[in-house]
Amino acid sequence: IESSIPAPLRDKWKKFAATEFSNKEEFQREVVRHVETTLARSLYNCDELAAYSGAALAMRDKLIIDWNKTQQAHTLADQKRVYYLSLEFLMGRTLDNALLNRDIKDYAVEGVSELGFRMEDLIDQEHDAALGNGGLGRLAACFLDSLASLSYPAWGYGLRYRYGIFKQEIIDGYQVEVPDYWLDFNPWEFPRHDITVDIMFYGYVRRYTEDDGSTVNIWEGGEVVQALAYDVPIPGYGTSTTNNLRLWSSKPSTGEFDFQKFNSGDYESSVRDQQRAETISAVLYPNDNIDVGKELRLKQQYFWVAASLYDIVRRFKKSHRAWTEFPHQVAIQLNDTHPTLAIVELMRILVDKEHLDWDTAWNIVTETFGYTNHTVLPEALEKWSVPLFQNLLPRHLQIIYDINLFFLQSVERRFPKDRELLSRVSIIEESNPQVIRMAYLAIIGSKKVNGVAELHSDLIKTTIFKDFVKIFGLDKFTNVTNGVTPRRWLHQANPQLSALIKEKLGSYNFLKDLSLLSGLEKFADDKDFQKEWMDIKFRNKQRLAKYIKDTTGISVNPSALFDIQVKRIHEYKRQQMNIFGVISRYLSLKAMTKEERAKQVQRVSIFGGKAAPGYWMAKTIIRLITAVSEVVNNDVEIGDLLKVVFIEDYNVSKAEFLCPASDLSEHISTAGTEASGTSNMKFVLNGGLIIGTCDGANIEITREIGEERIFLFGNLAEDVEDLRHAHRYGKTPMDPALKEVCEEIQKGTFGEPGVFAGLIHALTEGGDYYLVSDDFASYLSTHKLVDEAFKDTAAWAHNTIVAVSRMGFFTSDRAINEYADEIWNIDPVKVDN
Ligand code: OAK
Repeated sequence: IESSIPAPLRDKWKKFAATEFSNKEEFQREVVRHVETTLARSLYNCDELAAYSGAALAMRDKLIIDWNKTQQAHTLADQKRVYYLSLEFLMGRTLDNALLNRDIKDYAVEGVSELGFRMEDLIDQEHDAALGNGGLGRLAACFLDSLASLSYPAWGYGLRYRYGIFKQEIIDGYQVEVPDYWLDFNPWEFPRHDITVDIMFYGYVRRYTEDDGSTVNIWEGGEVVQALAYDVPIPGYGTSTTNNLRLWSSKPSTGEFDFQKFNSGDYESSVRDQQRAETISAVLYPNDNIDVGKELRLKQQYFWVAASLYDIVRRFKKSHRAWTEFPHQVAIQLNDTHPTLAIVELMRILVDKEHLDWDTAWNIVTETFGYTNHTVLPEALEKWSVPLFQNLLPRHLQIIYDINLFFLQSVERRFPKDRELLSRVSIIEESNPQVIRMAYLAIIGSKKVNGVAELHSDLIKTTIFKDFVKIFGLDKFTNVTNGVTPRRWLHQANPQLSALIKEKLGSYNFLKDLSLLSGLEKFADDKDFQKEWMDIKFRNKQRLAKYIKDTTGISVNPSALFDIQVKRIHEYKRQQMNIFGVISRYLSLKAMTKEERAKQVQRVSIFGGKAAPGYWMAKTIIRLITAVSEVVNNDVEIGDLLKVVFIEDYNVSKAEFLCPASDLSEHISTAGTEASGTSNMKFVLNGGLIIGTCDGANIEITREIGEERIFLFGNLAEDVEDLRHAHRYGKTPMDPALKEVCEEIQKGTFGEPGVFAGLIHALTEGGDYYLVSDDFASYLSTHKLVDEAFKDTAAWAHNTIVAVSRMGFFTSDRAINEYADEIWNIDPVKVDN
């Protein structure tokens, strides 16, 4: 308020207010202006990067005008907002998405073409914003797109890592990690030099008694780091709503102490302090579905959570409402347990700083937060060592102890004498050292807890969080099945398919209401439509074939069946089973006569994905894939019958051209291990079929599209425990086909067998924890069914059309509306044009 222009001068101001370009010429003028002034280049010195930059800056100006309008409208509406706290936002590229969401791509394409450039080439200059590992981070990005497209007043809060997920290079068949420095030129962010928050670590707690007898705890004496806000505009589709993603960057506090050091001549130490401060937001931890428990990671979490809460509370305080109104104005969603400290930090703010009594504060907190769980894998559940935590956040540990005490007392009252229950649900695990179970803290401090697909939400209620269902009742636990944004994953990734659908349905309304895809079903048997449909698939496969040729030198036939598995490499996702299956196919082909071979369906097996740098087994899987590809691709007897390709550095922009090019994609996790999966949805939406297990969202996809249109195989989640038990007692002989594969590897067909010993060992002495052997026969026979089905092109076309027409449920718009209604209790805010 203090910094606003005095009322009498506002008309003048408005007269000069920035305006948006709204046609081709205005766009071109802005592009050239940015190239010539912002970038200080000229028409004699404008390469594709400069032209991309000019176009991006022009687009950014447009977005920021809408951003300002949106923020003003939201302030004026004064409604409840949602804050999505996520350590990862896997955004990918922005230019193409922004052009499409604002529906100006057509004239922008023409505009740059008249200036001498091809839009595809400019789009290709952009560096992916890769601030995430995989599913959880990409889900956050889809959710931001839906929140803006549905005009919800929403903010994302995250960290502005200087290095996103590493770039993957494949050297001699092995993964090598290369740092991803992406901030050289990033036109999509705005540093807010006026928005900073001082964040403290370490120190001690001083306790004293006030005159009225109350006890006050003051956390002080620690080291201070400054959080600086960077804002990223998030444009909705078909609306001017442009929401904000605020990313925090760390830097040394401008406070006293480093300057003192500097002045007293201790220059080196002051530089060290500076670097230490900057280290906090320097790099994204490259682990997906695995907890490592490093101190710097805890620092990142607290830094980000404390800065975000300070910001949220500051915004709330501007409205001068009573604290008890807080949950009516603010919903905070915890994207997995990474931001769970927000529960503790809000308690600290309310109790220590705002002097609310504990119970009032706790009521506010538990009405504000929602917690989404994204995994049941035990190795991924976050636990912090108490000594480490105590040192870094001493006051927060006390608050956690108090939360735990009151919680356990209430459990004790309801379930007297159940000591076992108390120790099972305690936030503190009595191990050595003691650890804090973050998921339990998140459950206790939240109003709602949700899983991300039906099976997953059922599993958390009956396994890892079972005791909490007994304590809190079923109502606290709910399901919100994931979804993906059709803007990026259909319209942007597959413009031809999107245009064909528009032609049939009469408009692009399906991009806002994906259930309208159902209107396609009546064309499923239309021969002309089938042809256009399959022609688009073919062209997308040709484009991928060209990419494969250009980047790997491998020639693949675009008419072959393209079988794709792209996702993080993880034993539970079972890329090892896929490559064992490929080996088995290779062995069968080798054993065939020429005549038999000629009848086989040609296949291209495509893999892609990163292994966490310290995940040795995942790296071995990559090595086996590359080793098999070297042998198979160079076998003249095999030719086009089988090719194996590993796509280097799988990321969002590669997913955008891989999804439209698949005939079949693999989602083959051990049943009960993949919480949802979201690429399964993207592949089907792009006219591909799935081979998959009864796991995660595969089950709901099956229900929607019909079981005739999905290749399901393998054991069910309910049988996994018994099967593992049988392995432990040596009761499971290895599947014969798998045995043959193992023997072939051990013979040295794919190079030095010692390299792959770990993979074989996991199947044998290791007890085959992921049940590869148990599912192998059914996996292979299901692949045979795929081959048969693929031969019948008309039936295949029919099935993919019907499948797409029934995918409406899997839009992230539906997911976000469910969160808004059932968890956040928020309404949209209209933003005028
Ligand atoms: C990452 C780190 C810690 C815990 C979970 C993850 C994660 O990425 N989980 C994935 O979340 C996706 C979005 O909900 C799901 O679709 C994936 O199944 C799940 O593995």
